[in-house]
Amino acid sequence: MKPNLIAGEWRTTQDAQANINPSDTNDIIDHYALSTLQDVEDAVQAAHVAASSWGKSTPQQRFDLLDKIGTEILARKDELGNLLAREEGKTLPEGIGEATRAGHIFKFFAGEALRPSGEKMASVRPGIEVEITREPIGTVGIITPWNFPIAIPAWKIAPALAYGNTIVFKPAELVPGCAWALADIIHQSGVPKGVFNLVMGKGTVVGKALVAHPDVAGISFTGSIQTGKDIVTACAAFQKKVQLEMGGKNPLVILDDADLDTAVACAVNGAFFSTGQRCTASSRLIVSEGIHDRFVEAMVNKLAALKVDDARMPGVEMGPVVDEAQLAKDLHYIQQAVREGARLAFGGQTFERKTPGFFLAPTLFVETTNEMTINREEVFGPVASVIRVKDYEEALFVANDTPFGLSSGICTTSLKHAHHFKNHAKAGMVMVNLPTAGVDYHVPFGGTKASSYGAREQGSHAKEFYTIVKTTYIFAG
Ligand code: UN1
Repeated sequence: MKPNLIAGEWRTTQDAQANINPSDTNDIIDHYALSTLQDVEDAVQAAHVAASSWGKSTPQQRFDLLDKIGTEILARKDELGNLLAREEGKTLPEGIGEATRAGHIFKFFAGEALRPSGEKMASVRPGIEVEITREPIGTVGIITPWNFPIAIPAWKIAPALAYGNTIVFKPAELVPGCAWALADIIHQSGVPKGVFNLVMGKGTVVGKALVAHPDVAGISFTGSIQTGKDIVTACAAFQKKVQLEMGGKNPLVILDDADLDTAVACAVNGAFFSTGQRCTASSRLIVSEGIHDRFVEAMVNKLAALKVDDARMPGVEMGPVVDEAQLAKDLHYIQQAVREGARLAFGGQTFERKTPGFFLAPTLFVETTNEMTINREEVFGPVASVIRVKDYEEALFVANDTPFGLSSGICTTSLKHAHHFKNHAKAGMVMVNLPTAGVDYHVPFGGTKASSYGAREQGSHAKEFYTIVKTTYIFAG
C-alpha cells in the first residue's frame, strides 16, 4: 500500500483503494491509503504546528526547495508521464507534457519566492511611515480533480509553499498515483516536517473535514460545480479564504473568414484531446453559415481518422474515458442530445479494443441549438456540438449565452472581429486562432460567472490567494 505523508512520516491506513488503469481494467497500478478523520486531524495539526517556522523561512530556503522539486520532476518526466497516462488515460505525449508543465510550475514559483513584494510610503499624518507587506495565510487545504493529476496539484502546492504556507493535500480518489509520486519528490527534496502533508481518500471524508477544520485558513479547490458550491458555503461559515475552479461550456467561434485547417485543428484539439476531459474543452463549436458545411465535413473526416486506443500505445491520439461512472454520464448526455433533436454527425458509441477499457468514440453533434441540454451543461467527455449561426454578431451573443465563463475562442482572419471578440467575450481567458484549452504556466488562469470563484490561480497573481496583506504604521518621531 502507498501510504499517506503526515508530519514528515509515511503512514499506512487500515483501508486501501485500488488505482485502476482506464485503458485496461485488469491492470491495477497499486493500492493507496484511504484516510480516516483521525488522519486528517493529524495532518492538519502537523501543518498548523509547522506554519510559524515555514512562514518565517527565507526566500532562499523556499527557492532551494521549489527548485529542487522542479528539477526532479523534469528529470523524471517520462516516468511520471507514463504513470499519468496509465492511471488517468491521457495519451503518453499528453502525460509527459503535463509532467513537464508541473516541473516548470515549480521552477516558476522558485523564482517567485525570491520576489517578495511590499510597499513603503509616507502616512497622511506627519512623522509616520506606512509599510504594506504580505504574509502567508497559514495552513491551506488543497483539493484537486482527476483530470490533471500532476499539473493542478503543482499549480496549487508550488505557490502555497513559495508564499510561506503549509499544506494538507487531498488528491482525487481516481488518481492517487501521481499525487503520491509528487509527495515523494517533495519529501525527498527536504521539505521540513509537517510543511507538506498528503492525505488520500474520499472527498466526503477528507475534503469535508479539511473545509470544516478551524486550523485550515484557506481552501483551494478544482472540481465539480456542486462540490464547489458546497465548499464556498461551508468556507463562508468558517470565514476561510476560498478559491474555486469549476466547470466550463467553452465556445469556439468559427467565422466564414477563418482558415479552415486552423479551425479544424483548434476544434479537434480543444474538444477531443485529453478525451475532452478538461474544464477548458471547446464543447460548443459556434460556426457561421458560410463555412458551416465545409467545417463539419472536415471535422467528420478528421474524427474518422483519429486513433483511439490504450493511452500508452504509440501513435494513439485519444485515450479512454477515466472510469465507468464518467462513461455512463457521457452516454447519458449523448442520449439526451439525440432525444432533444441534435443530429449525430460522428461517434456516439463505445467500442472494444484489445484491452478492456472505457473507450468512447469522439462524438460530434450538428444542428444543435444553444438551449439544448448538451449546450448548457458540462459533459466532461469527448463530446462537442456545432451550433450554426448567421454572422459574427449572433456568434458573439451565443458564445456569451451560458452560465459559464472560463475560456472563449475564435477562429478568424479578421483583425476587426478578433479585436472585438477579445473585448466582448465574457470569459476569464480568450483564445484567438487557438484551442480554448491548453494554457501557459506563468500567467493567471481562471474564469468568470459560474466557472470560478475567488482570486486567480497561477503566475504571480497566485499570491492574491496565498497571502494576506498587512499594513504597518511606524511613528518615526
Ligand atoms: C488547460 O487547458 O491547459 O480542470 C488546463 C481543468 C483546468 C485546467 C485546464 N483546471 O481542465
